[in-house]
Amino acid sequence: DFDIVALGEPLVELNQTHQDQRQYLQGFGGDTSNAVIAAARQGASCAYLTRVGNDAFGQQFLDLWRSEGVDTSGVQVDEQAHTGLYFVQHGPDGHAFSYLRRGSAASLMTPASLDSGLIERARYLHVSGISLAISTSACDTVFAAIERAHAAGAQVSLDSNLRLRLWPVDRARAILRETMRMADLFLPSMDDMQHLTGNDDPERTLDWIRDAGAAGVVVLKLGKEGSIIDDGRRRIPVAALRVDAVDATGAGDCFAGSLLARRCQGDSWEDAVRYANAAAALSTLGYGAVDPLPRKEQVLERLKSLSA
Ligand code: KDG
Repeated sequence: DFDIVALGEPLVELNQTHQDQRQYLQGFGGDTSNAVIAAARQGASCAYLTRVGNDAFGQQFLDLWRSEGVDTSGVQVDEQAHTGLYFVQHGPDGHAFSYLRRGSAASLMTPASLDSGLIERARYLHVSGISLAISTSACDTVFAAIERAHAAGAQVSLDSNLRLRLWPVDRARAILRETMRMADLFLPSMDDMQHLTGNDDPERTLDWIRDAGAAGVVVLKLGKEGSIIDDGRRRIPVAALRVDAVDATGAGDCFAGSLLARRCQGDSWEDAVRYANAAAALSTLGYGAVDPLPRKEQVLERLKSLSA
């Protein structure tokens, strides 16, 4: 059985680490793939559900997941469609993504892609706004996955991960509102919510989420300001760990994966969020979404040095 089964699209990453040179560092990305790898590095048992191309990049992903101990028995290989790709560029406002993903293998997922039976063996199903945005059949697949999870007694975790290059804001708001109602754990970022609701106040944002019908635990991510846990009864702020970030790509995914892993290991919400904040901060110290994801020992050491 699995602590976490995630569903979504992996993307090969080309990261422009030197602004003035035509040189890209190849890595791996895709929000939910990043999250399961982060969770596996914290000691969780994980599986990933997706579809990759029958190409070099698809094979690299299969090798990556296996080397990280992530179960790949639910990964389909598409003979025609390709594995997607994205570029990361860095500027004064942080990082920006551009994509080569339309028609990718993952975007061709359908509810039948879930027949491996893995969701039924999970404690948490983890999905995201990106899994919902890449195509209508992927969106249907996420809804079907949530139904399967709930029927089997698994909890559903949803990261907002709003990418406005993938869908219009009105559709994003409508679909995310429906999905957050079904989530046992909703992980929105303040930036995403600001685009969806037009307001930048964390308390009012949490009110909006509750008014929209979200009934589970909500953890609102405020970036450098840490996070706020809203468990339906109280709101608890948790401070972030301050670091000099090199590349924040994937930090939110590291947060999600680490939080779920620690919940499965018995942490309270507050302890799990404190841990996830530290893991996410450490994940920004190198380039790329996956390579700098910290391991459990590093996170624990960092937390210990803070409390010493
Ligand atoms: O959260 C980081 C991801 O956004 C990145 O790895 C690429 O999955 C990606 C996407 O669709 O933007």
